[in-house]
Amino acid sequence: MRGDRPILLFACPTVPSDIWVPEFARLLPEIEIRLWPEIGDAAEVDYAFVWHPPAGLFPRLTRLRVIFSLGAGVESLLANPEIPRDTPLIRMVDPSLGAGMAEFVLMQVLHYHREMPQVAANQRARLWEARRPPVAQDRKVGILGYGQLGAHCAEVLARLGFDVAVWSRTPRPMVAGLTGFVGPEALPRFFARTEIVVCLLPLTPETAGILNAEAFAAMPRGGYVINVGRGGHLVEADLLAALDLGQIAGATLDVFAVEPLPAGHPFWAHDRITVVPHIAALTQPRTAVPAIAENIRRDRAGLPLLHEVDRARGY
Ligand code: NDP
Ligand code: OXD
Repeated sequence: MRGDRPILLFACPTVPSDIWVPEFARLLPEIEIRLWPEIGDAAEVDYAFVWHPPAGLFPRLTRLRVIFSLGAGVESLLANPEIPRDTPLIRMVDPSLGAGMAEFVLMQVLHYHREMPQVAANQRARLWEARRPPVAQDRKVGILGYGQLGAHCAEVLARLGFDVAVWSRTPRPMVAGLTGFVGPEALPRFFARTEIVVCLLPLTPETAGILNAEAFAAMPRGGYVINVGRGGHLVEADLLAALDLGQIAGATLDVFAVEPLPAGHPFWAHDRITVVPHIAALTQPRTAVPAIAENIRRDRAGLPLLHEVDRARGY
């Protein structure tokens, strides 16, 4: 039975609710939390917090005011025909996601910059070779995407002295030390100067397949690919071909067209591909719930919501 309190439904079947519920209860004591599948009367729900929501759920949520995505990337929600088009969809903007992504990207850039794959190969060959990598100022890193996550990674890398370029759809104010590239016409120049490319784009029709044979051929020989955006950004066969040719020397992949990556997939056993199970950055309840609470307060007060997805733009 609905009381006076607004109702938030937690409908993330693949995510344990026990780490989330205490934070919701702490920060939103005025809200009733319901956990899918025990949702009671679905027509009473005001807010839905979702990730891979169960089929058939949304048509039952007839009173829904706002949809909150647990993830920053919303392409699967936008492709879901059951999601109501006129209900605001809020993407995840969580400071811990930015921090976690910067840690992961920095770790992988340093791994390639300091030539650790070659060091490991030398160890296997019992070869003592003192390698001298270029200084960070001479290492060109390129980040596709200069949003919440890309900007944070770019700034961390630039602070360490790397020569960092970023690519965005629209011109963005840039901190000192970064070089900005804008729009599709700038892409060949971006790839041509980039030795280590990091993909932090949303998956949209414009960005799908952006890590492809043309991009790899444009990069300096022996470059590296770090894909932390979405599996759909990468043309898998083009990466395998570029690795075979030595045009690309190695890749770290955290996201895949099919997740979990199927057991028979060639990426698992490839000696120059690092497979990571979509954990580059994880939404953390302690820092994510305050953002959701702020938006619920805004909705209750009739104020504009923060971080609403622009459905026409696709992110
Ligand atoms: P934002 O929306 O904040 O930023 C997206 C950036 O991509 C913006 O700079 C935007 O340009 C740029 N962009 C979008 N479309 C284009 C285009 N057609 N051409 C050029 N640039 C484009 O997203 P976030 O930084 O929060 O997240 C990025 C992605 O990271 C998510 O969509 C998700 O796919 C992925 N992700 C992966 C995680 C993981 O663990 N692997 C965790 C979280 C997110 P502009 O600035 O001009 O709008
Ligand atoms: C994502 C996320 O979008 O985990 O990948 O936030």
